[in-house]
Amino acid sequence: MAFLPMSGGWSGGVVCLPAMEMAIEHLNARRDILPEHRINLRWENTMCDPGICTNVMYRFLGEKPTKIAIIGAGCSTESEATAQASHLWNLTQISYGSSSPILSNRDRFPRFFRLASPDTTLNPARIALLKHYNWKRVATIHQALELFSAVTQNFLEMIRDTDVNVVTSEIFDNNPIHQLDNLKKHDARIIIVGCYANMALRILCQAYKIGLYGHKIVWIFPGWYGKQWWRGENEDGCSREQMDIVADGHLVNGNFYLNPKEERGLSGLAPAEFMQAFGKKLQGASYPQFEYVSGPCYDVIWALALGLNNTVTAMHRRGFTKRLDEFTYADSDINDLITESLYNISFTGVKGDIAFDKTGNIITQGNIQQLQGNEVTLVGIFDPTSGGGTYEWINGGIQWPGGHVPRDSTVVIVVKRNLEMELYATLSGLAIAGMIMSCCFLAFNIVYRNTRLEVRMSSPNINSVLLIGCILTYSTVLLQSFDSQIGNILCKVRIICFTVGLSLMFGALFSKTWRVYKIFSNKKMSTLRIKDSQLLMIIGVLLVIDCTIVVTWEIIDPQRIVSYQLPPEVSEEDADIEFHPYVLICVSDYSTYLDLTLYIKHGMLIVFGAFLAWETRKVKIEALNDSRQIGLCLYNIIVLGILGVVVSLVLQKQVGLYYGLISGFVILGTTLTQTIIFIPKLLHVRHQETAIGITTTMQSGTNKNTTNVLQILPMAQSSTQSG
Ligand code: ABU
Repeated sequence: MAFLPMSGGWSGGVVCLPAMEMAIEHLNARRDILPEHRINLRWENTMCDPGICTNVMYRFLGEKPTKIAIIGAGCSTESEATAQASHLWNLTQISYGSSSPILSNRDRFPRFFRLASPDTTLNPARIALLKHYNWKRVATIHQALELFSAVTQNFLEMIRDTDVNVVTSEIFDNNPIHQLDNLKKHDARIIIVGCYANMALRILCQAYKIGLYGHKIVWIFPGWYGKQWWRGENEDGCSREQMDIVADGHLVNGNFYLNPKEERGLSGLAPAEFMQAFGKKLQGASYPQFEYVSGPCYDVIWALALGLNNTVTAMHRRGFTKRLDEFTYADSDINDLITESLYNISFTGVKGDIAFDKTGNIITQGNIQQLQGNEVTLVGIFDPTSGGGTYEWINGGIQWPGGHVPRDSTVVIVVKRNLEMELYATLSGLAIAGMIMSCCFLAFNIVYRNTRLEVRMSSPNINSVLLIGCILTYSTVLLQSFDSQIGNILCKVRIICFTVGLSLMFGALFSKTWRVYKIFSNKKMSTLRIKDSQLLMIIGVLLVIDCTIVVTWEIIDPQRIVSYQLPPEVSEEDADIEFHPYVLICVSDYSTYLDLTLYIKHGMLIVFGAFLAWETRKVKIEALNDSRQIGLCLYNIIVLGILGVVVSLVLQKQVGLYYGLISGFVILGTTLTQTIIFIPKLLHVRHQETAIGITTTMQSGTNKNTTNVLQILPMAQSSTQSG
């Protein structure tokens, strides 16, 4: 009886049947093998299904005539199910295709032979391949069937003694999608697959969909899928072109199914002659995918026939009264002879030399094939005997689609994206120039604080505070974190300088405007005295508020430098090299709230300052009232401030751009502020313009800045007096 899967996970029965029929025709025509017998084959489609196959076996056992032996099955799952019971019926079973290593277990399958080598014999060839290409990372994925688990288990055990790491070993039942995601997540590049061809189609199609393909990925499949297997019908909706793309360059690790040597075997046919005869037998039908199994299927009949022939001889010799064809399922002695005879056969088939070892397996040579263009080409022959296994490369060896040997992983180069030194140097230079300008204005302010009306009248003390604020604000351009060692300190210093600097600048502008506003809105028409110390107090209060916010924040949630990963970039020279850039940025967990608090506070101050500047816009005392300049400064600060907020929210991770824009805004805003306030004074002094005619009384006895008091008549009175 023969079990032939014509459908299911492996449907090589479609080719096996004509090959077996051809062998039977040839054998029945021979006078030297089973001369008094005629071989008859009773077969059925077992659909690569262990349940169906078992059912077929029991049906055949119940039918006449009695069967002498079992051919099959094709699928290991079927062989496993039947071979552990068939020996109880005194039947020897010989498979043409089952490759599960489990079937070598003589306790479970004592009378099972096969012409397929167990797939575990492929593992040394796979390890030799990893060694050959110096691949140190490998992944496996297999279907949850004993056949594939046993092969993978054996591979994992073998690899344990090497320096190769298994990045992940995935098992799937019917749909490998999650397991493929895992392979991708683990950056698996060299992937060893164990499954039936229908599942391999699912793997490739879904791998295509998730982008797990290309010249970076090396798929290694078992060697019994047959020709153009990836073009089989897939249930996941991939087109033929997509399957061609994803399968391109894949490797197939298997055994020889036809004798690589063109030698005539027992049947009198050399491999090429056999294929020619088989082609005729098919009468135009074509099964390219399973063509490879025709040799073993032809040979399996010859192997059994030889075994039975030797059994007949042995029965004669040992004086059996029964003939072989009178065998019943109770005749264990005849079955013992059949089994013994099979152990002893040795012949050359179309597949090559055939002899069974004590586990019922034959020794075959391993090979490696590759899909090159549209053809799976034999590229290497594995020799397990030399140096733990080596390959003899043929037909040009493996041709890598990417033009070079794929890497076993992405080479990750972590790069710190520092600020470009040219940019830093340029902006720092500008900031230093700004600071020098502030110092010059400061010197001018101090030198002329008592002698020049323009300076004296516009509160030199407050102007000095403004300039100190400008210097601190400029300094933030220089305070950049280039490494994480001092970065934490720089983060804190920078935010303090920026906050204090802005407070002093705003405070100075605001308080000066406030004084003018107070004086000119004095309804009591009386002399109003506002001392500089009062203005300094306003600035001090603003400063304390800002510092309280920043210090409190530092205590609750300190600013610290962290490395922020930027999106990885693939090298232009080598797609397997990925740059993982990172930048150092100052953050605190709730920095958004800190920023927001400061923005709101500064914003309110600006709005109030703008209101005061607006209210005092009509005051025509230039030496006293900077309101137009202050208005202009506030306008600049508002525009640049808003831009700064947007930039810091959007661009913080683009170090160069962020630094360039923020520093640009700081330099521009600060420079505009100090030049708008001081250049007119400088020009006035230069042209030695005389003070406008207003009644001023400097009440200071000491002329010290800290005790300066501006006393001025109310607006109505002053305008009358000034005419
Ligand atoms: N050799 C083709 C079928 C594979 C297996 O089930 O053993």
